[in-house]
Amino acid sequence: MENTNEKKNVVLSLVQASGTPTLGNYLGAFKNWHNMAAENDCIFGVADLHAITVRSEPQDLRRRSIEMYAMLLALGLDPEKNIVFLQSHVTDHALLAWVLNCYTAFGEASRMTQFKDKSQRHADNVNVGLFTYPILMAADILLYGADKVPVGDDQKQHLELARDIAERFNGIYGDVFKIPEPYIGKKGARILSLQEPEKKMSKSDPNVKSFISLADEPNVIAKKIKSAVTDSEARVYYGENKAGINNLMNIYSCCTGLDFDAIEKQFEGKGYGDFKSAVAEAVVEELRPVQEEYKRILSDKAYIEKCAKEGAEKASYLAHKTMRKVMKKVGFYQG
Ligand code: ATP
Ligand code: LTN
Repeated sequence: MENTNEKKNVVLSLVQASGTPTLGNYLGAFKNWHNMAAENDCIFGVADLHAITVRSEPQDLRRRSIEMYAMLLALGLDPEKNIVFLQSHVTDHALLAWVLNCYTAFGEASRMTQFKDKSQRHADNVNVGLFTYPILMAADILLYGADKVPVGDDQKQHLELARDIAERFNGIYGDVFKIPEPYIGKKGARILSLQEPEKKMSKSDPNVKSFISLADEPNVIAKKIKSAVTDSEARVYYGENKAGINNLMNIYSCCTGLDFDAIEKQFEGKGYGDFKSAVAEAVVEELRPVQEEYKRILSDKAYIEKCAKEGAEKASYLAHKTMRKVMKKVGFYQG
């Protein structure tokens, strides 16, 4: 007989409220989130605490947080079955992050490549939050006993740090934290900038032509893909020194399900113009349902508020259970 009480895996991931999400976020993370939602206990959130490592106007952060939250609902993550929440609504994230700070070596935090990149890009505001960012991320994950964390390739190093911190803590205090596994999809794990295809596509890139935003209209998507950097060879195949075309092939493959061989055959004897038109069409079709749902949900502020409130309650309950255990282990007097 089927065991209906079988424990499901806990899947958790967050996305920063640092701008409108891109095609990179969608193919590298959101699509997997959507696919994992049916068979797992899923917890998805907007990382608004992480977002303030980069300065922004309060009203912009508020708007972006709500937009990102609406986007998560638009992906089809059922807020009744899954937990969809905003990180700042659950204060235990900040508390656990502080505790974990004290179990992280300065040297291991200094090795994070994203910190090195971001501190170069935001040289005028290299704050300590930017440095401890991965420790807050470890707290996000460990609070909920996540088994799997679906992320893009760029987050692999942060996941390894979260595992190291958890193992160290467990080594001292016994089995407190579940050791999380990264889940990095085979496809779409690293979508690159359309303008500088050696860099990842990023929503905080100042050059708007470098990314496709999930809010872009079809004509804008087509324009951005048409102006994507390629090479002078005019032959569609996956190969060396073809970073731009490789990236477009990867995008096309994610949207159509075709592998690289099939794509090469489809465009044999055709130029980059035809290929780019096909990529644009595939991206537009892929994003259309999410974009429509996003617009619908965003116009229903009462629904968003209700979901966010319920999400915060459910998340707080789980987080606090872990936090109480941690406080006891560390030796905080609890009366
Ligand atoms: P920023 O660009 O503002 O630094 P980000 O988009 O890199 O932010 P998040 O918004 O927190 O960072 O990322 C959410 C998820 O999207 C993460 O799992 C991340 O790995 C994934 N992701 C981000 N960019 C890409 C990309 N270019 N390709 C694949 N996955 C990506
Ligand atoms: N740092 C992540 C966003 C993030 C996250 C998390 C991802 C914050 N907390 C917990 C997975 C699990 C990023 O993608 N930039």
